[in-house]
Formats: sequence, structure tokens, C-alpha cells
Amino acid sequence: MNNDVTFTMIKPGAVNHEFIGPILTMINDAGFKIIAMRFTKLTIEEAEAFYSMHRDKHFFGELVKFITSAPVVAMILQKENAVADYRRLIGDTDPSKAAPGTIRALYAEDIEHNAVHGSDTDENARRECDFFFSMRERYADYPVIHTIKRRSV
Ligand code: RTP
Ligand code: MG
Repeated sequence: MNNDVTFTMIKPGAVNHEFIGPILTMINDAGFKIIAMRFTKLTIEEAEAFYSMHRDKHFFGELVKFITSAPVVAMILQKENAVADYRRLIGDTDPSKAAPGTIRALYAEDIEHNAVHGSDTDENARRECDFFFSMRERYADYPVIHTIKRRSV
């Protein structure tokens, strides 16, 4: 697997509001390939470990409470320049500051309930991918044995 991957979660708020489909469409339309995916609910221990870099921040308690409140969709996304391009697609942490058309501008509630997670560096992307997925669960390379174009209705 090359370095051009990032890790994302569709967070509980977006899952609860049935925004999984529209967010996946935005991810695909922006040229990302989904190479791993799991629908899962984090335990408190898993959430505290995943977000351990934020342990001393004022929002840590709410962050852990929110991210464990319902299932998430965890994914590894592959694309050239994946980390930076995905951060651009999701927009600012605070949806009121996120650029129009970004995932957070469209689907986030507020800064603490902001629809999706996106890795911020290649190093963190690798750590976060490894936190969720074994190598066996990553499907970066497989033959395309037929082609189909998306049809409009
Ligand atoms: P993420 O890690 O989820 O992709 O978000 P991010 O990089 O844009 O923001 P980060 O600073 O890493 O914060 C992680 C998550 O903590 C919550 N947060 N709340 N109340 C606040 O000021 C605040 N700041 C951050 C958000 O859920 C944010 O996504
Ligand atoms: Mg972050």
C-alpha cells in the first residue's frame, strides 16, 4: 500500500441523520477509492485511545461521549495527496467556518458534532489506519473484470 491514504470516520451525528449515503457519494465523486470499510461502535476505551492526543483539551469528555454514542463508518481512502485533499473536502473543524460545499458545511451540526473525522498528517493517517484495520482488511489492488458507467435517471 502506498502512502497516499487517509483515514476517515463518518461520525455518529451524520450516521443518525442518515447522511452516510450522501457523504460516501461526495467521497467517491472527489476521486477517493475506499480500500477498507467497517460499520462499528467504539467503546469508551477505544475512543480515549484513538483521540489520546486530545486528552488534556477541554472538549475531550464531550468528544469521547459523542463518538461512542452511535455507530461510525470507519474507512481507509486512497488517492494521490489523500490527507490534504480529504481535509479540503471535509472543510474546517467548525462547520460555520467551513467552505461552502464541503462535507462539514453541508452535514455537520457544530464544532463538536462535525460529521466526519479526517487524518491531519501522513503519520497520523498510518496510525489511525492501523488502529482500525489489519492488512487483511485492506483491498487496494484487485482486478477490474468488468466496467459499468454510472447512469442518470
Ligand atoms: P478530526 O480530528 O475529527 O478530523 O477533527 P479536526 O482535525 O478538524 O479537529 P481536532 O482539533 O483534531 O479535534 C478533534 C475533534 O474534537 C472536537 N472538537 N471540539 N469544542 C471545541 O472547541 C472542539 N474542538 C475540537 C471535534 O469533534 C473535532 O473534530
Ligand atoms: Mg484531528
